[in-house]
Amino acid sequence: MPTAPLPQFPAGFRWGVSTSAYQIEGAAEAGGRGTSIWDTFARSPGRIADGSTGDVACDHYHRYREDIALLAGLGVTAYRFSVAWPRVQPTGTGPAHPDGLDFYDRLVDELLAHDVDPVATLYHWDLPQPLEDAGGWLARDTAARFAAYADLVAARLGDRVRLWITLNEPFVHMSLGYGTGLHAPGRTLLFDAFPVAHHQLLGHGLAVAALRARSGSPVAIANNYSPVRTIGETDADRAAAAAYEALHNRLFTDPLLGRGYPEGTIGDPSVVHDRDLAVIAAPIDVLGVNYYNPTGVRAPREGSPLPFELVPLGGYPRTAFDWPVAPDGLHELLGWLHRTYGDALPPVEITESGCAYDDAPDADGRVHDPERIAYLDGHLRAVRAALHEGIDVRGYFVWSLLDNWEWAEGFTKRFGLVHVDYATRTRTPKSSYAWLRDVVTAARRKPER
Ligand code: GBH
Repeated sequence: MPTAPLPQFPAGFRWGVSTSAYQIEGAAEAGGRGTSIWDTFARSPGRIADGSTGDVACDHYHRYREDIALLAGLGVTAYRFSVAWPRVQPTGTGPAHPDGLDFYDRLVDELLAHDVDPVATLYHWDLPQPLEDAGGWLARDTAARFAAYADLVAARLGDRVRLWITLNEPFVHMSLGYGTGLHAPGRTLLFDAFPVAHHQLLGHGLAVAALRARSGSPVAIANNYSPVRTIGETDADRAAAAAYEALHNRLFTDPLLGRGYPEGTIGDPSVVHDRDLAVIAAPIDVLGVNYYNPTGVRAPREGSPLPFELVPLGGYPRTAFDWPVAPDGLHELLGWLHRTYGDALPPVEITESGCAYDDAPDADGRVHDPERIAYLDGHLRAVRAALHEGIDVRGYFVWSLLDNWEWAEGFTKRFGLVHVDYATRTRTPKSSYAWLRDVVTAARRKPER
């Protein structure tokens, strides 16, 4: 258990928690909501570990007031939620469904009434199914559809959302959604999924322009990053690590920051049209960084279809997902971003950081999660170390406020500061909630003179 008090954070540092629509909202049929690729995927047999769907999830759609009260009790200054595209445009095109935007309108007002900044992600993987039927992110037109949707959301919420995030983890959406098929829409194109990268980035760039026209608030994207550690000492090991780094960490960052695609990451070059790179490089105000763990990489074995082999990193405790708990990796990653992009790197916010454990109430109904406290303590110290080195980190968002529906893992992985009993949907703050509340309260208190 951590004992030393956490070091100081700068005044105005943003303290937040994150969620996403399909993972918490439920109410799959309410308000004229259309079907998304995740509805289709989760309802197909064999796709989700426990056979569950997000049809009800945490029922946040009906319980958002209770959840915002929990946020307010935590003392955080920001809440990162996502807008479900199929609530706003049930078929992915055409005018906004008023009921869909009404829900987010109420949510945003409730947040502001509690002095919590609304941070809205426009796309956390829930593509309207009709757009997937028309080719999904393999189709160039989906980029334009996304910008039109962004315009509708910004027209309604642009005066109150304090930070926009266009896309969540386009790398994961490409690789697991269209590459290996572990996520919706379940396509297995492997390296032929490159157009999904380009069209998401193009959609991001077009959406930035739409958001700028409607809202004065800053704009970001949330990418997932993993610092790469070379396992082995041969040139082939180093080349493999560089290839993985280009694919995982640079494919969605180099073009955003004006450098074009890293060598060797583009599939069919005809997908990239003349002016696309300029659209994609539209300036952003913040780079959102989702961090979970570092990755070990070495040269592939003979005959492997991949240009690298991923190696589990030893020497770290592990979460219930078996991911290593490595706060040093967050420090390392922030240094890597700073060194790699230099002056081109915008201010950074950690838009997701968190861990899953098998949390359950004890006999007194309390939920103790000392591992999560240690996790957060370590990662906040890593952020502080980066700040100390002059890296401009403006905020830290915990994934997640609530235990929720963890994609292919269904309800089997609990990431929340608040426990959810899925039989009754009862919320119980865990001990990490009280710990974080004390940390945030201390950090927000004006320093004594
Ligand atoms: C995020 O994705 C999502 O944005 C969020 O919706 C989700 O609930 C949350 O994280 C938790 O999963 O191969 O063992 O080294 C996380 C993306 C991709 C992070 C896989 C960890 C590899 C672990 N993840 N990655 S390992």
